[in-house]
Amino acid sequence: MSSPQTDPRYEEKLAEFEARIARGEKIEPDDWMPDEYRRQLIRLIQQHANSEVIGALPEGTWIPYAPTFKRKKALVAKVQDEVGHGLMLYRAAETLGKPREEMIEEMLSGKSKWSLVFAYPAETWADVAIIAWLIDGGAIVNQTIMATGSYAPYCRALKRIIYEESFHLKHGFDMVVTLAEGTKRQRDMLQDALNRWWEPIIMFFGPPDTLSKHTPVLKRWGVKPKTNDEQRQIFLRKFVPQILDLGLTIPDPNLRYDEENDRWLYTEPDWDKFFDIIRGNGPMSKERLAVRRLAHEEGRWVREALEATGIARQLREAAVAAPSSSVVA
Ligand code: BYC
Repeated sequence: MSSPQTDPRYEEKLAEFEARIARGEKIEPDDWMPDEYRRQLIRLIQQHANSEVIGALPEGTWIPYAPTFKRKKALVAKVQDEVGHGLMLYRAAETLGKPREEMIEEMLSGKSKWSLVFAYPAETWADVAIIAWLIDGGAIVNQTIMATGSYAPYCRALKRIIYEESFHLKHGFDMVVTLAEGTKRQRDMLQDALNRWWEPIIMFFGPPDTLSKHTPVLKRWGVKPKTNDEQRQIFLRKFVPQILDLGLTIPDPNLRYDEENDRWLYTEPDWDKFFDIIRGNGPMSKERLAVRRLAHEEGRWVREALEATGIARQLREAAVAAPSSSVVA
């Protein structure tokens, strides 16, 4: 633990830490780091891990209703990948000293956050397509930036996650193109899904820079190389032309490219609504948590069996013994 109050050499160590980050070096779990850096990373990685696990639910609900066997197989694999990402990320957060059980408990009790996009319902099959294309697309934009950040285990986990997300993006795009080229009913269903998901997607990158409280410290210490608004612009630049090419309409009358300032202009979402949703008041917030709690209870016997046979202890010891550089996560 190191803070100005507890460590007389704090300023000196901080200067060296910041010089390392300025040189583009990565920080490993055993390296010196300020308490606030550790706290911020745990908050962020924990929230990201929660998002992967809760994020499996909207698409997971559609597995029994996939229109073909091929789509069902791809969807099962994607959902399984997302839960795997959650595990990699909890592991990355554990390297900072917070036990996984505590993080899971905080998610289930509603104490820690998860991405607000998953507090929205997936009403039709077209929602599944839009999530896999545009939410995963947004996640790739975000994660490609964060993977160049300063904390090595998080960056290593993100690299593996991005690799899998790239497949999800292709799977989503394939579904979207099928619907866009299908019957009028399919095209209408796709447009309706885009209409409902557009605002959550814009919100996905977080509040505007003027309202973002963590960006300054995360930027200073190289955790978040680009701000929320910068990430949103990269997303718009990449995806708006593709959406329009498919013949879809983006439900924002103010959306236009401002050539002079080289940026997309858009209607600001309702940020009061955003802050209300992330406090647990989204349309599906309570149901998502209830489903997670049920799954956690139903898996209790597996955890208890692993403890009783000693396998859980062996796994914990192996994780502790692994050299920090091999911690993918
Ligand atoms: N949703 O100061 P700010 C996936 C909160 S899953 C909810 O700008 P920061 C997938 C923020 O926590 C991948 N809350 O925060 C899975 C803070 O509240 P606290 C999800 C949000 O950290 C399954 C407050 O607002 N991706 O791809 O500088 C199927 C002020 O915000 C959100 C990640 O988790 C939000 N969207 O920046 C398909 C990415 N945004 O903590 C797909 C990792 C902000 O003070 N996270 N808040 O109570 C990040 O990159 C950053 O945390 C953010 C926010 C850019 C999201």
